[in-house]
Amino acid sequence: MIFGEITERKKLEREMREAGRLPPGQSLTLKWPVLHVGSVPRFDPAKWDFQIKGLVEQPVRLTWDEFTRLPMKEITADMHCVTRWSRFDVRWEGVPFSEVAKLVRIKPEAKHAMILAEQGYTSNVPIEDLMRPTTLFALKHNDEPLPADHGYPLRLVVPHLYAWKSVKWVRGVEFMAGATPGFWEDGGYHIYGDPFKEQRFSTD
Ligand SMILES: Nc1nc2c(c(=O)[nH]1)N[C@H]1C(S)=C(S)[C@@H](COP(=O)(O)O)O[C@H]1N2
Ligand SMILES: [Mo]
Repeated sequence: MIFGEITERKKLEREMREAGRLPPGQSLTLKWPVLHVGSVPRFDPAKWDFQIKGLVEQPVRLTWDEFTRLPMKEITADMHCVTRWSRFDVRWEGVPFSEVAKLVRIKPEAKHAMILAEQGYTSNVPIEDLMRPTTLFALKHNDEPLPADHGYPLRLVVPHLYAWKSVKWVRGVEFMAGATPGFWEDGGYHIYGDPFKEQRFSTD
């Protein structure tokens, strides 16, 4: 039984490596590890809001009801954590970042954004990466609402960067000119975090 699972995992891992989908130094997991600092916040739809601020003509605040009426779509993507696990073919459904960006006029000097979450967790991402069609604010994972410890009610998904940038329990975005480091970037992780270039630490 256990041997069967190990063989299956190794087989899939080899397939992903051969397909060029397993970044260097990563191994495939069939589970969904839970990784975060702090505790799992409680969601109160009456108090929850989403702030769009920083280098925009006019800041915007959305209620939960307003956010859930934005256009949504589905993507299938891989997930790579800097602690060396990768998950494959994950289905997410949510609001593309580009739809959220349409709600404001971003000032021309803005090139980066800080993604803001509960309990002060943050991560910086270039606007160009956020505007990719695969970057979205997910409400669902494999057709179910996000589990509480995976970011319910809302998390960012940036599949092409290490998963510390896929901010759980997200509450807003702040546009900024330069790449101000977020929580882990400030703690020694790479400012950009491309898993295929193994950009784990600021020294990489
Ligand atoms: N708000 C918040 N989001 C977070 C984190 C965190 O500590 N707080 N950890 C990040 C890290 S390091 C990873 S690998 C992924 C893990 O997502 P998962 O727990 O759903 O697997 O969430 C990211 N998003
Ligand atoms: Mo991570």
